[in-house]
Formats: sequence, structure tokens, C-alpha cells
Amino acid sequence: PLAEMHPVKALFKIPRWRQLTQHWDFEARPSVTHLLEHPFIKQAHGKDVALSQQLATLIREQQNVGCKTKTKHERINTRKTLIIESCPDDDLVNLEFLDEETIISHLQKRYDELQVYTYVGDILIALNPFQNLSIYSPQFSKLYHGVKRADNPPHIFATADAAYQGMVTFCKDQCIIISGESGAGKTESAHLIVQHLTFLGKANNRTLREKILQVNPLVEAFGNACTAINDNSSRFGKYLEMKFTPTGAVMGAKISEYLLEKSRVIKQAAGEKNFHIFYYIYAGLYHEDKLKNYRLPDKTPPRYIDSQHCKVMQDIVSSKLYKEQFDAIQDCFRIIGFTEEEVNSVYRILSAILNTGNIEFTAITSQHQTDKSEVPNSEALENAASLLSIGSEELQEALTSHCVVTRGETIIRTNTVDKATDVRDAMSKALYGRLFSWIVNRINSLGKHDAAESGMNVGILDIFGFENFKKNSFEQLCINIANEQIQFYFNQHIFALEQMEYQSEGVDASLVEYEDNRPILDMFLQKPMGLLSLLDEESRFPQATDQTLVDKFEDNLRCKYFWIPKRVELCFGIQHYAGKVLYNVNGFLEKNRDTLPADIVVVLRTSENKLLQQLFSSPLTKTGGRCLACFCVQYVHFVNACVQVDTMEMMRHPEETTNMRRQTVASYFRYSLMDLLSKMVVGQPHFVRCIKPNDDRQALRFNKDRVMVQLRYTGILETVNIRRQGYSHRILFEDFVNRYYYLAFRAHQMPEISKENAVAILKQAKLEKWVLGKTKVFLKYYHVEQLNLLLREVIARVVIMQAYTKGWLG
Ligand code: AOV
Ligand code: MG
Repeated sequence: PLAEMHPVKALFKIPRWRQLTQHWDFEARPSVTHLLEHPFIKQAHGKDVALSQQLATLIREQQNVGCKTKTKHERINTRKTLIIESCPDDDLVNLEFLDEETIISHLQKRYDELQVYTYVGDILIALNPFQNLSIYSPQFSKLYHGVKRADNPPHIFATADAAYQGMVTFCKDQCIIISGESGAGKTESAHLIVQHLTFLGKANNRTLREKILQVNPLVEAFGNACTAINDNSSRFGKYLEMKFTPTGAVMGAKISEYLLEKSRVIKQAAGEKNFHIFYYIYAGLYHEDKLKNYRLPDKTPPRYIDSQHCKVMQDIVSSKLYKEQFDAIQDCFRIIGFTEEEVNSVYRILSAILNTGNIEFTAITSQHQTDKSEVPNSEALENAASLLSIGSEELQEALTSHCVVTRGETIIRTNTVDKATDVRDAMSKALYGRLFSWIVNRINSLGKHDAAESGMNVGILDIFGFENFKKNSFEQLCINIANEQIQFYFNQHIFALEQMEYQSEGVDASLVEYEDNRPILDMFLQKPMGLLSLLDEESRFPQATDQTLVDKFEDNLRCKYFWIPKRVELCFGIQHYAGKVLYNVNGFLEKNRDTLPADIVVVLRTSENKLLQQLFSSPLTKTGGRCLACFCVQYVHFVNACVQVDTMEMMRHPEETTNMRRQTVASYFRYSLMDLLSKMVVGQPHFVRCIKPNDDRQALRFNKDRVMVQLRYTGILETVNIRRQGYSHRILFEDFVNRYYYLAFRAHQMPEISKENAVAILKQAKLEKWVLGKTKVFLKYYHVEQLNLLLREVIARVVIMQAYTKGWLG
């Protein structure tokens, strides 16, 4: 009914204007004066000033954007009159009373009104709405484009916009770091950011735009899965760099993946599923009547995708959703540029993995040998071999026996049933892991733009969130350490570096206390006594067991963040920044070793399938050619004390890192973390903190306690404090004068670089509350915004003046 109602009337039916816009036909809107003169709005002025101001801005903005007949000059002038005061409750920094209780009830009030975004200075808090909001249309992209942040309510687009403007204005790479626990909304936020950046980057070229927008869905089909917490949980870390020309036109995107949870391929916890893609292809191929071509059974689902052993094939093949997703993935492949042959190979390998999982072994006992196994039912074996284009006998051989070289002699030893099963699963994991890396690399090479190296980029980090299940294993440990590292990075940026700079520049700002999680990180990463090092050491002993591992931890890890619980066997507990987690060490050693027997590699290399040959011919390059050593200097500068000496060493000797793949998961993991951080530190960071309002995934349900916990461990209260008194932009006088002298001096007269001239510019721009350090101007985040807006206007004016004088304009 709202759609039929007059917009002005509708406005008052709904708490905030944002609710309204989905029903609002912007083209047929009433004029601004008409609306502002409207008695309802006049009345509202008395009640809710902020609301009516926002409404007015919205309408004017819309007219401004939609109006093509106005000259640039006129448009700029209108824009200028639009600068209004920020709606005070959009930013926690503006709160009068500052304590947890106030912050939380404030967030709750906003959430009830479906205001899911709130600022803390330049940091965005995003509460998961658990329902589709109508605030992400292209109209909203327009609304948030290049305006002062206070002109609109907080939005994820505003954060993307700030990163984009920062990149264009300062010619500096940017990165957006999205954090939050599992299911908090990181991946959705990352999608929205990419959407807005493609809009801003004027990807007029439709193919390019579509290509970029397909990257996330494709990679996520292979890297996401349903877990107990999130139906679309990221099981890998993803850093997506969007590349732009110096003028800000989008050129392409590059993706780096970190630490795929490969073990999911062979086994899933109760209530969880395998990677999405397996279900998609099953449903898709079934509908296309192609299951036979890929030798997939059509009666009972393969073991790898039937973790509950319910054997209900119908659920999978009849799922409309899976079928639609399959079609969508086919489109992604095509649009990004994969050849039909490649896609076919991908499906063959996936089907081969499913068949491999169905290979069974039984023990044979003969007079001479007892530890022998064989494959009783050869159907799955033959299917797998055929799909991989290798000989089935060779495959069976590689699964049930292994070569040992002693004193120059090669001896063949047989595998027990357990060993053969392990080898089979190791092969499946390796196939999937390498396939995933290949897809990512292929996307990068297809999206590669020759000029891309010279451009700038905005990186978007979306990793797996902090996890705490009933049973936590090696995977959760890695995931949680990665989150620990991101939290540390946040702390460094928001607290440590900022406060260090105040001191060294002699700026007076009182220090804010914060929870430093460095000791926990040290406990994990230090060498030789950190948890990961100890795990590596134990993994090198063939005789090691789960018990010896726990004993080793107990003997060596002496800090308050680690303990061995009394009544639970083979467990250890960690006090993470985000809460206590109990880990079960069962399988830690095996998972860390992640060995793939050479016999398997040898067989797979004989394949006639080109893609498979490629997967196993050489180790895939992970770092994309970026030299780790070159940003070491910046890195040292950034985290001087934080990074453990050994990891620094590793970065100084990049040649060593090429071997990482052959090392344990823990050492590779450690290297990946460093690689990721090193990518992030070169850019100017922007933070999005996702918060999960409840654990039931219900819309409009705000669980105070759950939110409180998250606010505490993310240090929001401290962040509000430091943002309130802090200066998030610190610019050298030189850079400042170079950049903004237009505002106070003539365009062709570059003034002398000096503190005085910097002050002259600040005064001319009528800014207040800035501070001068020894070498830098200290600005609040909104100062920079204002300066950039003014600068754009001045430049536009100059351009128009020139156009007039040259007679280009009538
Ligand atoms: P995550 O990335 O933070 O978890 P997701 O981004 O996958 O979490 O979000 C989980 C679910 O919340 C999504 O599938 C949506 O149903 C819903 N959701 C999140 N953000 C929005 C939004 N802006 N609008 C509507 N629905 C949303 V994990 O990857 O598990 O750490 O490893
Ligand atoms: Mg995710």
C-alpha cells in the first residue's frame, strides 16, 4: 500500500526515510520546495530536525544527480548549499555520555529502526540485518558518490567511497579490512563494497564490470560452505584488489586466497556440508541429464557429500536453489573467460574427487603379508581413474602401496587399509586444493590488464571469522589465529601508531588504554617456543601422538592465555581476544603434516588431462610475483616490535618462501599471514566492524548480551574515545601544502613549503580544531573530507573559467 500512497504521507508512516525510498519513484517526485513547504514536513521540523534535513538532502541530491541540463557550475553551487550538519546520532563519537550501556542502547534503537550502520569516526560498525534491505540499489550508489559523509546516513557505500576518494586524491593504495565473527556479515559487506567500487570506477565497459562482479560468486562457490553458524561460510581468506587507473577508472581485479580449509572435502562435522560447488554440479548435471558423462552415481550420493549418511539423493538433485546456482556458476565461468574445455576439466576433477571418496579398501591376509589392502569394488576406482585420465591399475597401485628407497634400492611396501584410506583422502584434498588455487590464478590471468601494474588499487579483506564450535579442531585454531592477527592490526592502527605519533610530534592528546593482544599472538607465532613451532617440531617425529603433543604444549607454553582443562581428554584451551575456545587435538599432527605421497603425484602427472598435468607439474605460485623483501622496510616501520623475529627473517629471504608449500600447514600458514599483512600495510586502511546481533539469524532481534561481548572484544568503547579526541589524518606539511595550496594561493603560484603556509590554507578553508605537530598537520577525519570537497570545487571553477575564457561554453 505504501507504493500507492503519496510519498510525503508515506514518509510519516515509517521511522526513517530510508524505509521509504524503495517505494519512491524518484523520477516522479514532487519538487523540493513543494516538499519542504508541505505541512507535514514543516511540522516534522519541530519534532525531528535530523529526519527532515536528511529528507531534504536526499531529494536535492536526487535532483542534482538526475539533472543533466544544469551546467557543472550550477551543480557545484547547489551542492555547496547542501552541506548540512551531521545527524548527531549517526556517529558514536558525538554521543554526550560515553559508556557501554549508552552505546548499546543507542545501537539497539538504531537497529530497531533498521539503521544497521553506525560510525565511530571513520570506522563503520555494521550490524547484520538478517533480511534484505532496499538500500543497495544504483540510486544509493549515486547518493553516496563523492559527497560529504555527514550528508547521508552511515552506509557501507560511504566507506567504499572514502577509500576510492582517498586513492584518487592522495594517489595511494587503500585497503578495507572487514572483521567480525562468523556470520556477522563480512562477505556480504565485501560484495557491496565491490559493487559500489565498480560503480565509482565507471566501469562503463559492461564486460569488464560484469567480469569483476562475477569473481566473488565464482570463488565463493568453491571456497564457501554451510557450517553450523553460517549457511554461506567462507572457508578461506580472500584479499581482492581492485585496480584503477590514476584517474580512477576501474581496470580489473586480482584475488589472493589464503588457507582454504581443505579437510572439508573429505569430512564435515555434524550438521555441516561440503563446499557448495559439489552440490551445485550434482543438481546441475542431473538436470542436464549428464551425471553419467561424469560417472556420478544417481541413486545414492557419494560419501564426501553425504556427511549425515542419510543417502537422500533427492534432496540434492531436486534442489531448485542448487540448480540455479549451477547455472549462475556456468555464467560466471563464461563471463570471466574460461574456455569450455577448462570448465569441463574442472567438472571432471570435481567428479573424480567424489568418486575417489567412494573407493573402499579391505584387508587381505595371506601367508606372507598381513598388512595389505585391496579395492573390492572397482567401480569407483575405475570412474575416478577415467575422469582423471589415468590408468586405474596405476591408481590402485599408488593407493595401496608405496615406494621406499633404502641404500639406493627401491622397495615397494604395501599399505594397510587405514593407510590406504589416508592416502585416498590426501589425494582428494590435494586435488581440490590445487584446483582451487588454479581457478584463482586463472581468474587473475584472465582479468590481467597490461597497464594494471602501474595503477592504484583498493584491497578488500574478507577472511573467515572467529569460530567457537562445540568441537574445535586444527582448522578453527588457524582461523582464530588469523583473526587474532587482524585484531592486532586494528589495534596497531587505531591505538598504538596513532599514540606514538602524537608523542613524537609533541601533540597533546591523552592516551587511551586498550587491550593489547600481542602476548597471545606471541604465544602462537614465536620461535622456537610458540605453539605453532612446537606443533611443527612434534609433527617431525613419526612416533608422536596426540598425547605427546598435548604434553609438549603443557610443558612449554607457560602463559595465562593457555591451559589444559582437567576433565577433558586431549584438549587445550586458549583465551582468545574474542573469548575462550577449547581445542581438541585429535588429528592435529596429521592435518599439520598434510602429506601427499610421492606415488600419487607420480601417477597424477601421467594424466592426459592438460589441467591435471598443470596442477601437479609445478608448485603453484602463491604470491603473484610480488617481492616480499621490498616492502619489508615499510613492514618493519609499521610493526616494529610486533612481528616475531623469525617471520621477519622469512620475509627478508623470499627464496625460502617458495618452499613453504612443501612444509607443514603451520609454517605455510605463518607465511600466509605475513604475506597478507604485507599487502595490507602498503595501503591506507579503512575498517568495517561487523557485529552479529543474535545467534538465531533472525531479523530485528537484538541480543544485548551478544552485542555487548562483541563490542567489548573489538574495543569499540576505546575506539570511540580515541576517535573523539584523535586525529586520524596526519599529513606532512610538504604533502599538505602541495595538495591544497589551491585553496589559499593562486593556481600557478606554488607557495613555499612551510608550516605558516599550511596554516594559511587551513584558515582560508575555515577549518577548526586542527592541530600542528613538528612536521605534520593533524586533522580529524571530517577535515579531510571538507578539504577535498573544497578542492574539487575550486578545481572545477578553474576549469569552467578556462572554458569560458577559451569560448568553449556559450
Ligand atoms: P561472514 O562472512 O561474516 O561469516 P556473511 O557475510 O556470510 O557472514 O553473512 C551471513 C548471512 O547474514 C548472509 O548469508 C546473509 O543472510 C546475512 N547478511 C549479512 N549481511 C547482510 C546484509 N547487508 N543484508 C542482508 N543480509 C545480510 V564467515 O564467512 O562464516 O566468518 O567464515
Ligand atoms: Mg564470509
